[in-house]
Amino acid sequence: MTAPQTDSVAGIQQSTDTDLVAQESTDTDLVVESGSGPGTRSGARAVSRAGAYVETHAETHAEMQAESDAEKARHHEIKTELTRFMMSYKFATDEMMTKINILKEEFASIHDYSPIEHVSSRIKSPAGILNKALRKGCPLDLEDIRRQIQDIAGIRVTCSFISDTYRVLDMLTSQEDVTVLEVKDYVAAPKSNGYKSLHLIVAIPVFMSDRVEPVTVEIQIRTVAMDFWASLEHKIFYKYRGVVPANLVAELKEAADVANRLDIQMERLHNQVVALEPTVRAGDDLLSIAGLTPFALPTSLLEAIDRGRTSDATD
Ligand code: 0O2
Repeated sequence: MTAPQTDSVAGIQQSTDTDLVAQESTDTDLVVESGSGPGTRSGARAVSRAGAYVETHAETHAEMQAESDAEKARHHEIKTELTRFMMSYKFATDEMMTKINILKEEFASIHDYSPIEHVSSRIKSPAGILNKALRKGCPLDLEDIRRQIQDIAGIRVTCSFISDTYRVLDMLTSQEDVTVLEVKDYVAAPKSNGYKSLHLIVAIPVFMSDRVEPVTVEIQIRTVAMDFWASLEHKIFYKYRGVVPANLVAELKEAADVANRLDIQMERLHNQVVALEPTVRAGDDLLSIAGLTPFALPTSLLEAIDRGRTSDATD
């Protein structure tokens, strides 16, 4: 009795992995497919060769599976580490935003005016971090990235007047838990394109469940006029992919000078108005705290505190 052993084996060898997995489950199926019965010698040889083949493939398949499981586990671990890394910047941003908002509200409540007009924040995306790391030649290691890329957490503070930018800088840098790493004064020394801003890199401690981590935050402080200019310049810079035509560069520089003159003139006007303000104002019988309904302020309370102070001073 002749049996087409060679064909049957060749047939198996050409089958796909999926077929093999199916074939692996029952040898009988294989033999039936080959057209020879399991009781024949040639059929038995085919079964044995096919069996060995299936076994080898099963081992390879298991090895590949184990490798891919290990890779998935490694990726999961890295993702957890990256999440912790990014979270620390989010917490640092939240802390700095709270500090800045406290200053803003305190000023608004006490002086009817705040040097801080607007605050915004952003966290660089992982893709943005990767691009910057590659641009700077920074090793792709989280500790190196932490050390070398200092604007992963970024806050922008806009102020009405130039003097306010320095006031905000002083108020932030004098806080005990804020470590100043770098200050760049592009207001006193603008960039050649006309860019003006105060840049501050600070580290603040972030209290996690198992550790305290100093995290860096970049804070840009500028006037509304400087901010208006910078956002337009940024758009133009990206539109031309960094190669801005000379006429636009010149116009931007001119616009920066105009913005600077506007800043100076507005501050002068503001100071004149402040000098004219009466010392006693309507609403002085109310105690106003931003975000709360104003409290009535009894004259008797003011007088009692005043009496207390006077007697303290004469004691
Ligand atoms: P993005 O997308 O705003 O974050 P660094 O690259 O930060 O390590 P560098 O460039 O010396 O070092 O820092 P610098 O001068 O303090 O500038 C940091 C950021 O200030 C920039 O971030 C910009 O946001 C802004 N900036 C600086 N110069 C200009 C300018 O000429 N025009 C405008 N519109 N913005 C400016 P990135 O990382 O460049 O970009």
